[in-house]
Amino acid sequence: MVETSPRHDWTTDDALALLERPFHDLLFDAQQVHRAGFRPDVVEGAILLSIKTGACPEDCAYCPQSAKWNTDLEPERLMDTEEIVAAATNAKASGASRFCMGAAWRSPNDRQVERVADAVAAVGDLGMETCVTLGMLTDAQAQRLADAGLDYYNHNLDTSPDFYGEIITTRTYQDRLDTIGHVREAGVRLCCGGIVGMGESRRQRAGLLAQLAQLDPHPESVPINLLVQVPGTPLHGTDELDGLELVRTIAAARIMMPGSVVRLSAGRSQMSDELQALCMHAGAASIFLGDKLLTTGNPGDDADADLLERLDTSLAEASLLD
Ligand code: SAM
Ligand code: DTB
Ligand code: SF4
Repeated sequence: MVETSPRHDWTTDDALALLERPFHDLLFDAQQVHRAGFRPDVVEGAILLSIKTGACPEDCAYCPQSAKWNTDLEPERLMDTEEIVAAATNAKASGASRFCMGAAWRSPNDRQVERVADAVAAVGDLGMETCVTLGMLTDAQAQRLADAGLDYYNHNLDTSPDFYGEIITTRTYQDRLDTIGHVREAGVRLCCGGIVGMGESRRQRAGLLAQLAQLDPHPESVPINLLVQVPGTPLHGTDELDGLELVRTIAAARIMMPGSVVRLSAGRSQMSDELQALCMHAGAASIFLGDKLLTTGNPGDDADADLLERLDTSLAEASLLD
């Protein structure tokens, strides 16, 4: 039987050894870990809303919202709480259990955090789980969001430490770990993952997984994004990742962080139904619903309802089995 109790001493070599296992053995173990903790026929649905769009001062090479790249994106100011609540109400009606709000900031100021805290409390009052991603936070800002009832904070490590400098130069890996620490200290659950398909090596994907699995406790939610290549960003034109490498990455994340919900996040519009099915078979138990992520496309409710029905899978909040 495979090991299902959490470990925090994973090395890059350990993660690489998993990624290099014979494909069917890797998937078999991932399935066993998944079924030990979660129902295999349930995925969680979340809906994203970009509450502040574009004009970001950071230079993330993948991101359409950086002011440094010419991407045809119309910047938008921070939305009002009423508009956010209206969008969350629609999201709830379409079956989403979590509402995720993203803002294109390097780090918000206290007045901005105050406004987001107001929106978080209002969305929480609808009975939805809340998640926000606002960039770097101080400990006091994390605490303010916790006081507003925030359920999750999303802050990704994005890639391995040794590839990171090729993707972002305006903030360090340590900056990210510091924000993650502040979120943890405030008692907010952590949503933390990364992006594959940016031209990294398999060993670098292993490096990302090892960093995530060294976090203690593990992030409750681990989004694995496949790069959405947006014209105008430096990563547009990067060689496409073999879909089976994505499946391996999800399976390894599933095995390394047995109590976490692994999420098949960005990039589903570029995937076949069969590839998405394999990702779910490998242990991905959460998806974004709707036809838009933050600024790019997503399959949409009709396509997802059809896929989930063909997979005998239903949408519900993920809950660990007793
Ligand atoms: N500005 C904040 C920050 O970076 O922390 C929050 C929003 S940012 C858009 C959230 C995450 O979206 C990034 O960390 C990255 O992992 C993901 N992301 C952004 N653009 C992406 C793309 N083109 N493809 C895949 N994932 C992307
Ligand atoms: C995450 O890991 N993926 C989501 C969420 N966290 C905020 C964002 C994906 C963004 C994809 C590009 C876009 O639509 O702008
Ligand atoms: Fe800004 Fe976040 Fe995009 Fe980086 S990922 S450019 S910080 S919005």
